Amino acid sequence: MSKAQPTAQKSVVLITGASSGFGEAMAEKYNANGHPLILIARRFQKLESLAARLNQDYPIHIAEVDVSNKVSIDTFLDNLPKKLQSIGVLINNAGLALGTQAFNLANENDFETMIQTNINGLLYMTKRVLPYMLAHHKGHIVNIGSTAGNWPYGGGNVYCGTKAFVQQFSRALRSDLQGENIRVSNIEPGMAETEFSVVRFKGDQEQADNVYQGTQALEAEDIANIVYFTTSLPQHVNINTLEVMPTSQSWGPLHVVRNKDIS
Ligand code: NDP
Ligand code: 8X3
Repeated sequence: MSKAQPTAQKSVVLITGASSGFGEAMAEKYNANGHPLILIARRFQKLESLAARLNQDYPIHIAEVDVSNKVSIDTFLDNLPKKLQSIGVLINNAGLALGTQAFNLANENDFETMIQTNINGLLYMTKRVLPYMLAHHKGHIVNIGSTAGNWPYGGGNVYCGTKAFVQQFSRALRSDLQGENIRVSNIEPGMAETEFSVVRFKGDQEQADNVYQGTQALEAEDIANIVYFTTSLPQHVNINTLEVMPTSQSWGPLHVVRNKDIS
């Protein structure tokens, strides 16, 4: 008769942007599967109510962190409970789009916030968490990119650029980590109904609702399931890039201007 196998220790999972949308759904998914969790975002109250809903049998640490601010990240990491310091999975999910105007009309502060969060925030987090993984020669960094990093659209300009950065950075990081047994994956969702559009339209709920009206967008749980699948594969399997759209979404034609004098 074979002996009962001891339950494998579940990796500590650090999720950025856990206060809503994909991050919140991922927190629920990993908690339901027994993972110790570190959940960060700027809206601490949202994290508190999320943590209260989760299964308390598994460790949950929440912290108010602005990923665009190095001091905020360093303070958080300095105060991380010892038992959660061996981070096994980092999910760089915190991010946002602001505005849909053409680049010449768009707001410079918005550019800076997107770059500071989607690019620099992801870099700061990764740089600081990697030493924990390198020490154990094991880990998985999951970046949340976007179809916007592959397929440009009018009004996407800087947001598209930040997600294209995430894609190529993820690949280059894999090369840097060659031989370290650390996985890097870039998950690229298309249209998904979260707080994303309310943020993009700066609180205008009607405009946000119009984005999803009359169609079936991806749901946060879909992305949580895909990310969980990606990190649950055996250690020797690395999903480099996974692009996913709702069935209702596909590519448009390239635009051609006709009958307009542009000389
Ligand atoms: P939400 O707006 O619901 O979630 C965004 C999360 O990011 C929130 O928890 C927010 O928390 C957090 N966040 C934003 N800025 C910061 C910051 N400076 N520091 C810490 N946390 C921050 O949108 P989604 O869940 O949809 O977005 C998650 C990721 O998915 C983003 O990177 C987005 O670009 C990407 N994405 C979204 C798609 C969509 O259609 N929804 C499609 C493809 C990619 P708080 O405000 O509390 O700080
Ligand atoms: C979010 C998807 O198409 O709104 O990254 O840019 S899209």
